[in-house]
Amino acid sequence: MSMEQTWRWYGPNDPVSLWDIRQAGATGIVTALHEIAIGEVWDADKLRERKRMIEWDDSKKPAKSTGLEWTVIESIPVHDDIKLGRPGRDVYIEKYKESLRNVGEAGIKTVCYNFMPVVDWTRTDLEYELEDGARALAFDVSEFAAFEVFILKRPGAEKEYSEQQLKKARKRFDKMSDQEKKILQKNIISGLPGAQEGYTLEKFQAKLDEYKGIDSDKYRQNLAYFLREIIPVAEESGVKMAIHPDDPPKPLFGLPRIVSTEDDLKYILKIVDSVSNGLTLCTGSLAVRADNDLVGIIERLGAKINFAHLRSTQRDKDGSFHEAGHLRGDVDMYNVIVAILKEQKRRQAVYRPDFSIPMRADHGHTILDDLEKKTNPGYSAIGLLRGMAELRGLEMGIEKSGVVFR
Ligand code: DNO
Repeated sequence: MSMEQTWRWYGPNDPVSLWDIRQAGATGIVTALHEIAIGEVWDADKLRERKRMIEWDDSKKPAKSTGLEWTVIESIPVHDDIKLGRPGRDVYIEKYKESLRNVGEAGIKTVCYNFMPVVDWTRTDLEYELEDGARALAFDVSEFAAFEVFILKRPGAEKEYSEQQLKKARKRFDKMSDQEKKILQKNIISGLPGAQEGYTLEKFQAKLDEYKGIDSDKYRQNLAYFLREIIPVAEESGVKMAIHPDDPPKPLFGLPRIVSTEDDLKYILKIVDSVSNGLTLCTGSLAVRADNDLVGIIERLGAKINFAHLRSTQRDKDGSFHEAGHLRGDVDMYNVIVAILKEQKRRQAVYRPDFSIPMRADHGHTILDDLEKKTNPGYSAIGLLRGMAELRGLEMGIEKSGVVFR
């Protein structure tokens, strides 16, 4: 049994249309009501309306089924009061619960979310040029250091780098034009696709300051408080939560990051033992740490994988990385897919109805015609189509080879 092939759609303004996605061969849509402010309730009518838009083309008479289904929400963001454990959190937790009830009622089964403080996924370069002229997303440690030490001037930032790293960052910074500095700042703090907030430098520093005194222990407690409250409601509503790993999987800006390693994942799964308390297996995020054993994580925690982002990253020696082709880089995609298909088989053997794990090809390269178009970085159609086609072919080869049954 194959994985469910899904595609992230950014809504009506996405340059990639629903029919494009259908032609790419996906059947599941991953999207969010990006227009709803963080913390507010996802209204039942709005969910129904968006679901109709995805599943039926009403511009055709009579309305034509698109052959797509909205199966995953990515993401319902978690309000800062919850992350910070402020007194106001209970109000936002109640709103989150209401959203989950509405999601369940709309028949959407999976909700991906993250618990990264202040910044969601972070890259320094959205147009990193590969040898063949394709463009990829990249994270360069020296550029990141140049941003926080010399542009943001975060107090204490320099203490987190060695002298040699600082020297490299200084050199990099001195060579940057004003325009390059602006782009770097925009890439890091003005929000990549899907991240809901963009900041000015001052607002960003003020946000960081709100986290003073929150170490990883405290931050874990805040996540635990949230999960103990919402998971029973998710369960009753037939919704499975899927926490996304930190991207990159290490602390940024001196803030705690608690979803980076296998131990982190195990801790989270133990907070509430429920199929609704699950994971997004993001192979590219986890693989940025060489000590994350991806196949082992799938073998050990597979029963709780509710969603998969399949992509690969290529690490450099200094902690920098860029997004590699889906079958290249540091992720052993063959063995990852073998492990996922084995997990699906285990589920079928115990009659779990959710044996087919929704997966999407994540972060494609910008290639061909898309190089000239305005696209969402990492989400241009042709690169993702290439990624998905490669993954789908690999999956079929594995299934036909019988290796999953051995
Ligand atoms: C980036 C995405 C993330 C992800 C959120 C989940 O491409 O993987 O933005 O959607 O972290 O909440």
